Amino acid sequence: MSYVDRIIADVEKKNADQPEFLQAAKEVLESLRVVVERDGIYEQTGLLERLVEPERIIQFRVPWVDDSGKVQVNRGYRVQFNSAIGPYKGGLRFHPSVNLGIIKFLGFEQIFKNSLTGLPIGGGKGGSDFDPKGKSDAEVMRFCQAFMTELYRHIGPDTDVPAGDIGVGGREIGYLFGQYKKIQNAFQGVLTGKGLTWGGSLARTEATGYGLVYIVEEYLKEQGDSFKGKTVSISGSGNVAIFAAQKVFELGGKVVTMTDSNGWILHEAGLNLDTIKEIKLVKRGRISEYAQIHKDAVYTEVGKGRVWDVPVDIALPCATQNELEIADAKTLVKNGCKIVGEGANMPTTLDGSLYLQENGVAFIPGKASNAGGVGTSALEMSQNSERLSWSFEEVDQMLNRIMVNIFHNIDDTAKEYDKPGDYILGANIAGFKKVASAMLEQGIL
Ligand code: NDP
Ligand code: 2IT
Repeated sequence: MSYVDRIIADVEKKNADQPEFLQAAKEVLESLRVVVERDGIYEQTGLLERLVEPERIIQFRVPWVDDSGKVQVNRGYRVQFNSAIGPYKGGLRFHPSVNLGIIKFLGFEQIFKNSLTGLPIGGGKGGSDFDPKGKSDAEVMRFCQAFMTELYRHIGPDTDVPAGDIGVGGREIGYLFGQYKKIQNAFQGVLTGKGLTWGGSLARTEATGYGLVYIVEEYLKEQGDSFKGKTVSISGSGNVAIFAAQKVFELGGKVVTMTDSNGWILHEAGLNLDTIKEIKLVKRGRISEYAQIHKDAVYTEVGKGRVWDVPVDIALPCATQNELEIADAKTLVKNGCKIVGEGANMPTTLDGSLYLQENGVAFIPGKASNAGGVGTSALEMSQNSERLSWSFEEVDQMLNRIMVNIFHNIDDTAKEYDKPGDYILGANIAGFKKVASAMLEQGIL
């Protein structure tokens, strides 16, 4: 049995109850076949065995008191996956679907994504099965304080620097930071995505969505094309989706869809982003409210048709994992979609992504295309270290450069391995190489 096959079999055996982690690990391992089978050093040093096993997993109890005075208990996680090239870095997700397998898949992806940014950050991820939906502000605050009361002992500005993800935005980062500062009696850049008056970086809020559009723009540029006049479908209506849409409109494209967990809207004339922001960022409401305000928009409940049925030039899945399935991929191809850029982490199923790639769609995988968020987090860490803050334009320009570099890195790597246009392979190999050489140089750890 080949080295890669042996590792895949072992990962399957040890993690049979973690389908998302298996999916992410197998995809990467398949790409690495050509690299590790050319050079015996990887097998000799057990590099893949070490790569698929987190350096540390922390799981903890999070007890908190709800508004009625009742004690609630949630589960908290932090997976510190790989610190070969820098402190663990990655978001926190608060969503009822969170379990260890989900956090491991996200932490694993983060290793390669962070490597692709070109900045010195290792891979980690955390979160909780806490559901912020329907909770009062005070409940969210008490939960965040309880979560940090345990997490603080495992993180630090040179150790592990969490940030936001699904269900964790500016409000949650504020409560988490406040509790860390109180316990440690130290004002440190231990989280990113902070408020702009207390160490946050300009453009971090926009960075993931903007970065996604910048990398797609670079691909279009290579084709002698641009976003001008392109119709775009976006899923999700959170941080990533909203700022991706904003940049698409700025570059002359038209976004016609958004979703949330209850349903989706289609507005052929082009979405009104002010309405979306009011519903989602201010009122924390449902996307269905959009169609009550804009009468020419259509709302469809989950289960009654798919957002990917809408004919578009470009599709940007920005909600959650495995939301774009093989049947959706077939519909997109049939309707003439030319580009799929992943804003979310692993939003496309493996068979879906291979189908897109094999049928002439430029498929840019999340670990490359959504790296602008964590890249800008690393820029926030730099600003915190030098106790300075850079202008929006400076950070935005650096973000753009990071995304352009990632595009050429994955594009060149795909060509180098005789798979031009295979950005899954390009991203996995390019991300891996830097981490692997750091691991080899640092000895068996
Ligand atoms: P938000 O919490 O701001 O928004 C998430 C959006 O996705 C909401 O519209 C939400 O709908 C929808 N959604 C979440 N879970 C599900 C689900 N199970 N089924 C259907 N819809 C769902 O999160 P972000 O925008 O920050 O994150 C979106 C994606 O981008 C995630 O995959 C995240 O890992 C990834 N990402 C985020 C980065 C960041 O900087 N924030 C960086 C890189 C990647 P509802 O409100 O109904 O729950
Ligand atoms: O998936 C991701 O890259 C994020 N949620 C952002 C992580 C970060 O540390 O900014």
